[in-house]
Amino acid sequence: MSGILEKTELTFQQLGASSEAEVDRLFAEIEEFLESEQIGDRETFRVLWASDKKGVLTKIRNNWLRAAPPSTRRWIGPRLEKLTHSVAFKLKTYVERQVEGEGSGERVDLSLPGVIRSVGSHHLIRQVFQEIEGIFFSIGFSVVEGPEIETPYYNFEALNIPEFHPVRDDMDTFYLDLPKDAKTPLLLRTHTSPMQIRTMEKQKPPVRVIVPGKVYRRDNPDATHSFAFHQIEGLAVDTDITFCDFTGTIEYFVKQFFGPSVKTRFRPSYFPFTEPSVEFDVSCPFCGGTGTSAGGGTCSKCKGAAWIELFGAGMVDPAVYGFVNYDAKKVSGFAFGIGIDRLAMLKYGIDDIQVFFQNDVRFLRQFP
Ligand code: FA5
Repeated sequence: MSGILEKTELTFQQLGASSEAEVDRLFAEIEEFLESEQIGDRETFRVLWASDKKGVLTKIRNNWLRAAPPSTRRWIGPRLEKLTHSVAFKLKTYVERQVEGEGSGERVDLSLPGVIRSVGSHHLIRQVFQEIEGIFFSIGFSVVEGPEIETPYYNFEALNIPEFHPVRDDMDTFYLDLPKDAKTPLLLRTHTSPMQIRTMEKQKPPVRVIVPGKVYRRDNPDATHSFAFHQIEGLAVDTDITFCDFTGTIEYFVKQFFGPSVKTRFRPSYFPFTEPSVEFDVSCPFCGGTGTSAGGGTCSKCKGAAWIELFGAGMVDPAVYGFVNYDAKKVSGFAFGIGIDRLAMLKYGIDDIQVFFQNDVRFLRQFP
């Protein structure tokens, strides 16, 4: 290694330089070395002088400039800038000489057409996530995310689903052989609801979060089922949340997402972690809630029912508060869980859920 390059490994203090004249001499030495250097291979030259991690310029910046006291720094700054320009100039003139055909390196023909790199776009599921997140942001919700590998406690028990509860049959999932030979092994979460518990454990009311994420179930794949799919959970808990807040929030979301003319309705349903529980329907946005298509036939989307089932929701069951040390007498709240894949299918007229996972660019390009 050249003597001057070795000096860039040391600080001014270690080099014993303390006057402007000495700074000047060191920079003159390095400029001279740069001037004399023949560029054989451009990349080797670039790495030696200008690489971010170990280039001479970086070493000077770290060892000379940053390590120097402020009084010395003002001598170094302008000289380092000049050296940086000299390095850039040398690289530029090298490239120009190559274009003109000089030197031994590879020729660059700037008249050739450039390489066109196609710009990708977000997957439709990501776009729907973002749209929904935007709607909930606008009414004060924030986003939290959680683990896809869960304990049975968070996925079931803390949500008021004890070990032999029949509801577990609807949410059979994939268990991991972890921890090794455990009596209650870890599992892939079947819904985003465990994040209700994790959020309330961490935070006192008021809580207003949505949880986008991937979930898993041991369901056989068909046009509306996948073993991996997506949900957005919603949870709002405070001291004075009523059923009206719940319906108002859901209605606001649905109208923002499908348009102001859709109507909404609730049907009684059952989830162990909400009481009362509801299934939320929307008037079919494709036939305007008539059940009849524009041609006079039966609407193919709602099959003539005029309503489309959207998602499950309800007021948080007081039993759940017991698992997170909330006082069920003081707080109330609502929760919902939206299946994003089916929502996207509905909004964009997609009739097979599997296309989301096949990565066929002919499908993906339709949603730039
Ligand atoms: C739940 O998962 C509850 N955690 C929702 C909830 C949250 C209720 C909070 C109350 C309060 P459910 O099992 O119905 O509920 O699933 C929710 C949505 O996931 C369904 O409406 C459906 O859109 C979607 N879904 C369920 N299974 C599949 C599957 N195999 N493939 C694609 N989407 C599915």
